[in-house]
This record gives sequence, C-alpha cells and structure tokens, in this order.
Amino acid sequence: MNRLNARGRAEAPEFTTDITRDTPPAVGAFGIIRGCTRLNPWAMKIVTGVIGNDIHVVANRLMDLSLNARGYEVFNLGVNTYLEEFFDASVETGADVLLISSLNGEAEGWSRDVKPLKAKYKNLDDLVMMIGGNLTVGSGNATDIIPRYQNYGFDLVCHQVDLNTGLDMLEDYLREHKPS
Ligand code: B12
Repeated sequence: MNRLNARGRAEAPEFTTDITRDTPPAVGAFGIIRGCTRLNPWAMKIVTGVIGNDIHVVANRLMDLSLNARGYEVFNLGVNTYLEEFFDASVETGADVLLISSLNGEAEGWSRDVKPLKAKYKNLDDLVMMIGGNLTVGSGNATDIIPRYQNYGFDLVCHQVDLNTGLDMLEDYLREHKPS
C-alpha cells in the first residue's frame, strides 16, 4: 500500500491486512470487500481520499482494501484532503484514476473548482475522475445530482451507491474507455 502525505500530516495508523495483489480475493470487514472476481487487466494507478474537511474514514479504508483486492495500485491520501492535493498526487504518481469520496455533504463546494483547477495542471487530460458517497446535504436526488457533478467535470458519479457497485461501474467504464 502506498501512502502519500502531501501536507506533512501525521500518518493514520497502518491498517494491517494480508491482501496483496498476489493473494486470492478477500472477503473482509462487513463482508463487503470483493476481490478480483472481475480481473483488472490494466494494473492501473488510483489516487483516492476523502475531500475537504471530512473525517469519515471507514469507507476510505474499505475503498483502499477493495481497490487493492481488485489489483489496482492505490495511493490513499486519507481523510481531510483538498482538491489541490488530489491533483498534485495524480501528477506525482501518474495516476489513471482519481477516486474521491465525500460523506459529510461538503463535496459540492469543492467540486465547483474542479474544472478551473484541473485546467492549471498539465498531463491530467486523460485522468478518469470519479466521486461517490453522500454528495449533498441531506438525502438528495440522484437524477439531479449526477448531471450536476458531471458538469463539474466528473466522469463517474455515485451518489449513495455502495462501494462494490461503484467499483464495478468504474471497471465497466475503464473497459469501454481505456481498453488494454
Ligand atoms: C460514524 C459517523 C461519524 C463519525 C466518523 C468517525 C470516523 N472517523 O469515520 C463522527 C461521529 C466523527 C462523525 C462526524 C460527523 N458526521 Co457523521 N456519520 C457517521 C455515520 C453514523 C456512519 C458513517 C460510516 O462510517 N459508515 C460506514 C461506511 C462503510 O459507509 P458509508 O460511509 O456510507 O460509505 C459507503 C458508501 O457511501 C460508499 N461510498 C463512500 N464513498 C464512496 C466513494 C465512491 C466513489 C463510491 C463508489 C462509493 C462510496 O461506500 C461505502 C460502503 O458501501 C453516518 C450515518 C450513516 N449511518 O451512514 C454519519 C454521517 C455521514 N455524518 C454526517 C454528519 C453531518 C457529520 C458531522 C458534520 C456532524 C456534526 N455536526 O459534527 C460530522 C462531520 C465531521 C467532519 N469534519 O467530517 C451526516 C452527513 C449528512 C450529509 N451528507 O448530508 C451522516 C450521513 C449522518 C446523517 N444522517 O446526518 N460522523
């Protein structure tokens, strides 16, 4: 597992797991980690984390485990991550996918800055952008929320979609848009 700490923050305690890309598919906490039932033939790099001042860490941990189990190379920035840090890490690692999580409802404020900020970076044109979790304050309505976030610059938007369904959607998207 690769960990970046762009702002020099104290690292979160290491989450120990026996999942590596060489081990068989895992069934983990809550039984919701799904392994390589669908192969990831690309060995792609994914930067992930929780945007803004959001400390909800549980899904982030599960995301890290699930992505590793599916064969991605994961750079997990953890909670409390700002948009610039996501883009900096994507450039630094040469990431194929940026997968952002938001639970506390503040994603929208940050997402409005995605297009103008991304435009300041070189080499991010091919970055696949995905966001999921609770993408609004309150429950919200996916039919309104999805096009709004697509307009902010996200390729895949998963409002209140469970992790495995979302990661299956990502694989389908990559199969279609980035065939090996
Ligand atoms: C535990 C919890 C906390 C803990 C967090 C501890 C920690 N360090 O993680 C504490 C008590 C600290 C906390 C604080 C707050 N919380 Co809180 N919290 C929760 C709670 C009860 C559970 C969250 C959780 O861990 N679930 C377990 C994980 C596995 O599930 P999950 O987070 O839903 O994630 C799943 C999916 O969303 C999905 N997913 C997540 N991200 C992504 C990304 C992608 C790409 C995909 C595909 C899928 C995906 O995958 C997961 C598995 O399927 C939820 C309510 C609930 N029952 O969900 C509220 C909740 C998330 N909290 C909420 C709020 C408002 C807050 C506070 C602002 C409260 C306050 N006034 O202080 C603060 C925020 C502080 C901050 N700076 O962020 C709200 C958010 C509401 C909103 N979006 O409108 C919720 C929904 C409660 C509510 N109903 O109001 N919280």
